[in-house]
Amino acid sequence: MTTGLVDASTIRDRFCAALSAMYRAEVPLYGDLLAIVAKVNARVAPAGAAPARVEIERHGAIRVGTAAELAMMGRAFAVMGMEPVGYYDLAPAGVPVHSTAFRPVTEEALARNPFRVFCSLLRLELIADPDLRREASALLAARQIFRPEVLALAERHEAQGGLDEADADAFVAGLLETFRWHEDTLVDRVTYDRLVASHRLVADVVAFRGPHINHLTPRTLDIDAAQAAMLAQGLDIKEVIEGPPPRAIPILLRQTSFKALTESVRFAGDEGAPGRHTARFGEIEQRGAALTPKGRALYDRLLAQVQAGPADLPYEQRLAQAFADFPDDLETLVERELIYARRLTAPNGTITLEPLTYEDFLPVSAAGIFQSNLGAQQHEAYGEQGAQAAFEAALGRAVLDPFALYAAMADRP
Ligand code: OOG
Ligand code: NI
Repeated sequence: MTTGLVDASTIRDRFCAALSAMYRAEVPLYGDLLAIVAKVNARVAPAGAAPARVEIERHGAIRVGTAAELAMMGRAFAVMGMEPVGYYDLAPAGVPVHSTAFRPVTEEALARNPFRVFCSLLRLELIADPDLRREASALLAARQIFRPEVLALAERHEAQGGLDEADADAFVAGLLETFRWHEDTLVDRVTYDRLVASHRLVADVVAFRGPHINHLTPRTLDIDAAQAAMLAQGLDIKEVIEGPPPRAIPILLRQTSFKALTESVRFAGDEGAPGRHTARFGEIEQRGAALTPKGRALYDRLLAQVQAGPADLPYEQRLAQAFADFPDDLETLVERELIYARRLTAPNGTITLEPLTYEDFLPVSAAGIFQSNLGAQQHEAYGEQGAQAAFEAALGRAVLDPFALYAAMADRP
């Protein structure tokens, strides 16, 4: 690397901090949530006992409208050492998008700041009404979600393999604008209502000047305690925690979210009363061990069992029953090749097993999160199949395979 260039992890770290500050000013609820999570984490893991990264660890979510927007987003994330990992098809859940997660992929970068962004691309072809589809497409084609300096600096980064201090700062400030909330919409009230009628998510993407950050999620070390603290404080959090049940050895991801906020919007050409938009929400998550393909297959099978199970039993009980079949001690999990782990040798020679943290998302949970925030009207499943090849063509590159990344970081069994 040329000297004088800022390391990609430093740019990512600065961007994540800037985004967090901006979102906190936009959505005060996010500040409350950070305070609760920090308190719970301090109680669960006294100073020094938790990985340093947990304090700053966040994931965000955005939704873009066109192939060009997705491709440019990929180039912007690359400046921050974030690569597209995995393909998520949300159509079966009745959400007209497909997605990837931009995140760091090396051990060192993950330890510095594992900031990840779940990035969804609207599938215009799933809008049934051809007139509305054409209008949406024209609106998206006419907007420019990136500042000119962001395009220029991404190009410079590609040409010289990095950015110097001044350029890195300009890049962070410029890219932040893409994630900012805009109260004024690109469309009038009638068009907004038609977009909402086709799908709330279509309106959230097409009606606005940019892909405002939808939520920014801190990591808690005990989601049950954090959820209880939030309920005790009277916060409007969802009852159900998505993902696996509580366990001695946590696996994958457990998440819960708030109902969507109602935000005021000003429709184009409308001097009257402001309108209302609901899309953004609060969310917290707890991360556990990354599962191998074998572990993931077992997880998927048990979760399907829960969903098909007797509806007269409470959900938590069905979940706990089904997951009794998922081993819950470290040795068995590693021995049966259900999780990825590393062997650490202490200075005194003792060897301990350390599970690799799951760095990705869960399509079933993502669908649950999307749906719980789309309000009462839920859309039925789209018949369409996933379209990974089309997604990758839009992005301009293939997404990385998460299992291959974990396997490369884990010890061979
Ligand atoms: C993304 C939903 C997925 C998660 O945590 O699973 C997600 C979105 O709402 O755009 O963020
Ligand atoms: Ni999320």
